[in-house]
Amino acid sequence: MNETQKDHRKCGTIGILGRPNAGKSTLLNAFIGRKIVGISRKPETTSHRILGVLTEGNTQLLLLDTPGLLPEQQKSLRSRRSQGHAGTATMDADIILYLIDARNLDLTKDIKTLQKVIDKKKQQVKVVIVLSKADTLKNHILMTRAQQTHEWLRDHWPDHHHFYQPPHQKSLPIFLSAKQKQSVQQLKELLITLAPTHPFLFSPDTITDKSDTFIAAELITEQIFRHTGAEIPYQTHIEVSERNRKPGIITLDCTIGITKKSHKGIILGQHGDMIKSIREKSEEGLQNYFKCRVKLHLWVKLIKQG
Ligand SMILES: Nc1nc2c(ncn2[C@@H]2O[C@H](COP(=O)(O)OP(=O)(O)OP(=O)(O)O)[C@@H](O)[C@H]2O)c(=O)[nH]1
Ligand SMILES: [Mg+2]
Repeated sequence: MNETQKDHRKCGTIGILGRPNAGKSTLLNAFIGRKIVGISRKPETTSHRILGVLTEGNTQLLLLDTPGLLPEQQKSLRSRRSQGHAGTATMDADIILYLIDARNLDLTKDIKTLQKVIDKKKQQVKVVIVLSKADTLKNHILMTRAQQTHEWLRDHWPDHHHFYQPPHQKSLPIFLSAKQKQSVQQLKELLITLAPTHPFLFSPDTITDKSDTFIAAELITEQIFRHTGAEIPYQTHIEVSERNRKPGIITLDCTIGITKKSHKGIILGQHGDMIKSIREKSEEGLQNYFKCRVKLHLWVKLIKQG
């Protein structure tokens, strides 16, 4: 790339926001093309701020996944902490990608959260509204919901010139399925158009700002949540370290820190079945991330509640 091409580089920070369970992390993984963030049916799965980096041609998109935004009265201590992460993501962002779960549209809740997001920004932010999980609805229902969302935007923000949508979308907000990768490309193209001129902040081969062990912990946590349902709390501490890395194979050690004795039996399962399945499923995800074989060693350890 020569100097003139470098001058035309674009780099934009995109805050992916929305209520818990809206599909934010699934969308980030779809953008990156690799799972770097854990997802689950449980609301409030994401508790950190995770940056995904996507470089295409002369544009770099810095995609910030955030914990789901909650109305004030629903905030627990844990979520209060994580809501702070969502707040900073809003402040840093050039573009807000606001996700609304098309399956259960409850726009009055979204008005409040979105208004707060817009108010937080000192200068005017570009907002892209996305209806997520489009694959779960029949086309005519989806169209009605998109129309409702459009009318709602028009009624609440009559001068909604800071709202953007793909040019061929007419007046309707974009709807997509991150799970089935429908319209994700279209959204990516819109974000590339909206990104400001700016030098790259990461090297083009970077996919996240987090370390490999952080991502590993994230993917193992996802499997623990998936396997144990509501029984194991979010406060589970996962610590991952790399034992060694040889050509084609990485060995990782992971300690699952629990704060209640009774949780040990749940995680181990009968005859160790549960932990075996957690390990195998985690290894699958890790192999996909590291693009090589991964051997995972898991330990469950009782730790004092901090
Ligand atoms: N059918 C379908 N399900 C989806 C889609 N996107 C996400 N989901 C599901 O919705 C649930 C929540 O997805 P997440 O990506 O974890 O949602 P989130 O907004 O990151 O949730 P929090 O981090 O808890 O705020 C999971 O069970 C996903 O599999 C989609 O496009 N289609
Ligand atoms: Mg999430």
